[in-house]
Amino acid sequence: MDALYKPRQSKQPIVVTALATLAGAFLLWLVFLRPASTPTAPVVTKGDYGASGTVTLTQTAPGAKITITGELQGLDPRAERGFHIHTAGDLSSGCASAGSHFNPLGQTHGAPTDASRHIGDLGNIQSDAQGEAKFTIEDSLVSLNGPLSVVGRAIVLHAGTDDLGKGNNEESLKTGNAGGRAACGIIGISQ
Ligand SMILES: [Cu+2]
Ligand SMILES: [Zn+2]
Repeated sequence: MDALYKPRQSKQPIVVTALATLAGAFLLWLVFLRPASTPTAPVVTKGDYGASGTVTLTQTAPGAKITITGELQGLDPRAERGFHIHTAGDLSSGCASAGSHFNPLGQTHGAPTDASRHIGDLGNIQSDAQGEAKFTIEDSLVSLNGPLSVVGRAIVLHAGTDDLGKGNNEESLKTGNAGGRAACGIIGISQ
C-alpha cells in the first residue's frame, strides 16, 4: 500500500513527512486541460498545509505526446518525490481515496521510460534547496483523450522516492515504495 508512510524513504526530518501523511493533505493545485483550440482556466483542489502548486496537462491532439508542467512548493528540499496519476478522482478521504496507480493495461510498476509501467507512472520530481520544483514532463502514454483518458483521475505527489520498480521487492512492482501521499488533486477540464 503506498498509503503507508515509510520513514526510511525520506532523508528529510521525519516530522515533516509524517505530518503530511497524517493530515492526509491534498494540497496540490491542479489542473489545466488545454485542448488545441480552447482557452483554459484552472480547476483547483487545495488543502491547507504543506505542499502546494499547480500542474498543467496539455495535449494538442488525440494521440499526441502530452506535456505536463508543474510548479510545486513546500516539498522536502533536495529530494526526489514520487509523482503519479492514480485511478480515482476521489479525494473524499484525502489523497488516500485516489486509489492505486492508473493501470488499465495490467502492467507492473516502473519508470516512465520502461516498456512495462503503469500509465500513471511519471517517476520522480526533483526539488531544489528551497523545496521547490519546476518541471516539464513529456509522455507518450498519458492521454487526455480516448478510452484511457486521465481526465477525472488524480495526480498524487508522494512523501517518499519512487524506486521505479527496481526495489527488488513485491511492493516495488506495485507502488515503487513511494511512501505516503503528500499532496494530490483531481485532473479537471478547464475553460
Ligand atoms: Cu502514487
Ligand atoms: Zn505505478
